[in-house]
Amino acid sequence: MARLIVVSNRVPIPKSRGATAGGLAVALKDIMTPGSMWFGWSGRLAAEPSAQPALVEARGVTYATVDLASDAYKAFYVGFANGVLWPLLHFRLGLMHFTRQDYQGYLSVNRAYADSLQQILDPSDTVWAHDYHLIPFARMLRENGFTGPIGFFLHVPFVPPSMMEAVPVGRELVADLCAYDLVGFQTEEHARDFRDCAERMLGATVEGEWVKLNGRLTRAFADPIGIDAESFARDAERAASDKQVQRMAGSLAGRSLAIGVDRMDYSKGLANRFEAYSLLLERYPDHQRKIHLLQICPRSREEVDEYRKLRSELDRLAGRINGRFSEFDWTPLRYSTRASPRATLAGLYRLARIGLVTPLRDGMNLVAKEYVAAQNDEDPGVLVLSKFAGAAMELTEALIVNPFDPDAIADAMNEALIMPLDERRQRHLALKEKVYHTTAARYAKTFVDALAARSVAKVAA
Ligand code: GDG
Repeated sequence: MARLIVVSNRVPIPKSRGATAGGLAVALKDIMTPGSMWFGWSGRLAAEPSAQPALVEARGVTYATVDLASDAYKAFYVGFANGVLWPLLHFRLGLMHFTRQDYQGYLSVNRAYADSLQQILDPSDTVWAHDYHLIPFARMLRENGFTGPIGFFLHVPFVPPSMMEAVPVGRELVADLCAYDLVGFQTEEHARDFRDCAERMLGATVEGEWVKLNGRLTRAFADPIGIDAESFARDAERAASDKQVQRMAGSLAGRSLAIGVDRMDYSKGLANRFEAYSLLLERYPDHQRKIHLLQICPRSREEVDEYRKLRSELDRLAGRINGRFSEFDWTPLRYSTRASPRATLAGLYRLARIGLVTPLRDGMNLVAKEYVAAQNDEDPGVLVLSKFAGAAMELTEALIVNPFDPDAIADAMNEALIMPLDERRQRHLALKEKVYHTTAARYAKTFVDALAARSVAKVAA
């Protein structure tokens, strides 16, 4: 079988500093079999980018990493990837700060990745690149002469042509995606938006899932990501003995818990969520003293200005809610900007009567799926879910809300708090079936099979 090489900006080398057991490593664990390789950034900045990748082996998987030059990395990561692509793909054109210099930095890091991988690449390899950091990567590998199958999965949403046109290099980005053989999206809507961009901005021919540009065929399809539901559910059940979970349970003193877990990011709709909670306490005063909202939002991307601003805004809003509603023995909002261990999170989800997942825009949102998997079937909590999270396409039995409408979120929270047990169970059962069906393993296998089919089709052509 051809060797699979996964490429992502960060490489989750087992046991290395900063490596997390979550994220992509969990999603791809079943396909990272002995003999496969993971390639990307080492996490280190150097005066000169490393010419040769450093290789580490763990459980038969080779982790190949490169150091990057700090100037190029800044332009690539802070400037273009998170200063242009992230806001653009989350429909926040006003937060986009485009400079040609940053775009050049983005290209040069992709070029450095492609050149470095080239040195250890075999013509029979299959390459799977992940996320918006790596849009031009396939074109560059092709320019280096690689002809094997290359796939790409976009973890975040995509935008319609009217938005893509706002980026001065929008056409280049769409054309670069067409250098891949297979492009996966979280939802059919995102896949369609990409095909529309290729058609309208580049004059590509689109037939079903296929995009033809300059004689090359790319398949653009939806392959929703999932979690390892079984193991998450086990962790949640076991976490009843976790010290922090026990402390939390004890401190509730019979009150209901609502939980939100998000990287601190402006796409997650945290300010609106806080506003909604305040409205719940104001408009439904019966819930005062009977509920806590626990918001866990580990700080992220602090090198980007917008993220620092968001942090001070949330500090202010949290202070305002607690200042307004707190009593000697009740603090309505508990807010932590530190990351919690995964097992603790699982246990906290299970304690919570409401899972609040209200991003303004989100590729999928795995927290929604984790919350469902963690529930106790006998007495499950209620998921309040934004209609603009990819997860809402599948998890239709959640209470679906418009995250731009804090009143609607407050109403849904009230509905969740008063929902009869029968209805909670019915909704939960339907959600659970879906979360156990569209798992991480299924996501990865679907993609790799589709990529293999592309390579067979190319050989036959
Ligand atoms: C991108 C897309 C898409 C959060 N806080 C802690 C913690 N987490 C974990 C959650 C969850 C993960 O981080 C976050 O995943 P999301 O899917 O919610 O969001 P993004 O980070 O924005 O991810 C998104 C995803 O890629 C996958 O394709 O769904 O749409 O934006 O697993 O549990 N984990 C621990 N401590 C924390 O404090 N251990």
